[in-house]
Amino acid sequence: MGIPEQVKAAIQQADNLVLATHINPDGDAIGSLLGMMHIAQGMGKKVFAYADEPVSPLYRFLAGSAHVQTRLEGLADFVDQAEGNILAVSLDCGDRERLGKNGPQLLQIRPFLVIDHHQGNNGFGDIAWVEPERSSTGEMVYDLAESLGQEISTDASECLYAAITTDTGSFKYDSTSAHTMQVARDLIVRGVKPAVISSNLYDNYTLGRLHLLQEVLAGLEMYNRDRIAVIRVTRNMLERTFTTMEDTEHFINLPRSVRSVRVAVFIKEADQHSVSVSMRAKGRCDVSKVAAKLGGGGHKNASGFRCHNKSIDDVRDLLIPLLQQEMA
Ligand SMILES: [Mn+2]
Repeated sequence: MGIPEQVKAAIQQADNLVLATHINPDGDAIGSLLGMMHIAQGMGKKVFAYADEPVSPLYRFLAGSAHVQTRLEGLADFVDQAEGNILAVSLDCGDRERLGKNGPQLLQIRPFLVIDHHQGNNGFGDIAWVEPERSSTGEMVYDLAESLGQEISTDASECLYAAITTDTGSFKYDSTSAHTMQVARDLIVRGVKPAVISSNLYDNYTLGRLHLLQEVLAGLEMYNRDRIAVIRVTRNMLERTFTTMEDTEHFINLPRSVRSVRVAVFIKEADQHSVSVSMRAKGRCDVSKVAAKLGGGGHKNASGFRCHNKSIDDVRDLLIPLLQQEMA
């Protein structure tokens, strides 16, 4: 599938880019954001890279991670000096709400380009390039740079490789295509060492995270003849183990890896008033339909939603029957 001419033209024309990504940024969010930053800088453009919160320690090994801004103070100056020669690009963000608290200010920058692979992306912004069958936004950014004839540095390659490997579960998920592997190969040719990236991503945790995992797994619940697995994390568990919510990344893969499990559910006490839920499915079960019923979204095999003023148990009791229906 070709990249829309409008997208290429928008990138080529602007000398100043404001790049943004989704809240709770994961590997694809940070990797595609930083990859795009390096590529744009290589084209001689000025870049203001924004995320709603600081880059997780997990991704700080990626070149340029220290340049990601979490405040908008510098943005006004950046926009002023651009004198209209500007483009905003959101990467890996499925809808405008997920840009975070400063989304409305970011969306005031026009034109606003959306590059994303989330199913159900409603195509917000002025120009939207959305391909739900893609493995990752990182893969799309690679193709964009290629189509622009732009050199992809080793730094940029590492960021894009990290984006692709995290969003494909190390090239294991359904979305991993021949093209995904081709892109990964081309990134390796450009200097990426897969073992180094993997080791930075997966062999670099704190002891507190292991203690947290112990607590989370102790709370494992099974439903529907062991086809639904539910785990949970509370603020209290985080406090006891000196960890943060970022430490829970990848936990959901453990219940998902059980042979009988078709859907793994991870319920997180986000704050005093809200609970966020991630779901990972195997096979035919489409959890994005269940997420949509509860005001969320995502992909067929990976979706989520948020609930306000409900306890973890209430959310579980609400969710299990809906999952049973979807699996029937
Ligand atoms: Mn993604």
